[in-house]
Amino acid sequence: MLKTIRGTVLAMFLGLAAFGAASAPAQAPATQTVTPNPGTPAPSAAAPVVAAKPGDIVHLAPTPGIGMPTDHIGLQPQVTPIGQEAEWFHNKILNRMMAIISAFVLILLIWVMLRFNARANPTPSKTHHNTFIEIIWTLFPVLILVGIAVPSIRLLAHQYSPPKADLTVKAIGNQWYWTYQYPDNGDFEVVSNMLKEKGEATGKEKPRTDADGPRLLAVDERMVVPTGAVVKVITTSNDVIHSWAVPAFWVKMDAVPGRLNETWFKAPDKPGVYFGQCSELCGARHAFMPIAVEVVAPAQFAQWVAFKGGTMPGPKGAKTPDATAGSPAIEGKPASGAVPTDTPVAGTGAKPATDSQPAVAQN
Ligand SMILES: [Cu+2]
Repeated sequence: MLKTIRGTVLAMFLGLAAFGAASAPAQAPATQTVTPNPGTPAPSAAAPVVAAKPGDIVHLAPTPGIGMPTDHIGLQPQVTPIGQEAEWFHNKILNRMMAIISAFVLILLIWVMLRFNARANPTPSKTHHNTFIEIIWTLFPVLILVGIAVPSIRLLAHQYSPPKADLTVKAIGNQWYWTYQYPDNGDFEVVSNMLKEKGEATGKEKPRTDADGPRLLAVDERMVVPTGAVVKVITTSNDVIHSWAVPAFWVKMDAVPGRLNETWFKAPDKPGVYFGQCSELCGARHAFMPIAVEVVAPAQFAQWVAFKGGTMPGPKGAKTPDATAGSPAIEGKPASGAVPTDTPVAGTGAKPATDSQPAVAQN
């Protein structure tokens, strides 16, 4: 009797499992077919600017392995001075120290297990308290930490003492795309949406090509900056917390609604394209709001700015507006409400970031 009940239960269980296994593959494609058309479409992706007609802006194709994830273990190749300093600190100091300490502890453990197990050492020593060895094992880690602290604090100091900015860009996070405002250049704005793959782009949407960048990283409108420029990036958000991050620049800064955060990078001296992603979980399409920064020669930057309807600040060689100062760094926009210098950002967060606000240094 019991046997039959057990048999029936087992048969039911196996049957259910088989049903589950059979139905699972049938369901999987259904969920996959949803993904090509997910979420809310971001507002009007501007027309693609990849060399449509003569005189148009020609965008750079990225270099494989630079400014994007690689197959290697480790950091992306760093292209800014801060990034290179951090890369050196990580690879040459931290990793080596970690390997040495791990090996040392492992050797000690193996030695203790072999030498002092009950069989090898039947009458254990009753020794305790050895002042000399206690001083050693206190002092030695302290010296290691001090040794790490010196390059670590030096790196922090370099990160937090930016040189005078040549250009300010405001990166605004939105669910789920980025907008970039150029307050030094007539305050124009570009909307940056991820490019969809070939089979997924609908209507007038331009599908991604390899010239745009890798899958899930390529965007229709890149943030463009001139070579060698010190770029101040002010981050904020229109909805939830995002984070603007470009690994090859060693830059990551939260974009918080109702607040202006600030970071900076020195653009490489050679043109190139560098990719990043939103790095703060911000909702369903968090993984689909990549960041692409294109570094171009200053002449091409000016061309791009003009193409976008912006202006360059003053004639060549003229004093560029001091974007590092706490006052508004908005050129050619004098009467946007005569904002006092220390105006805090509207804390309510209703629509905090769409107006060009003073570049208030926050941290
Ligand atoms: Cu985000």
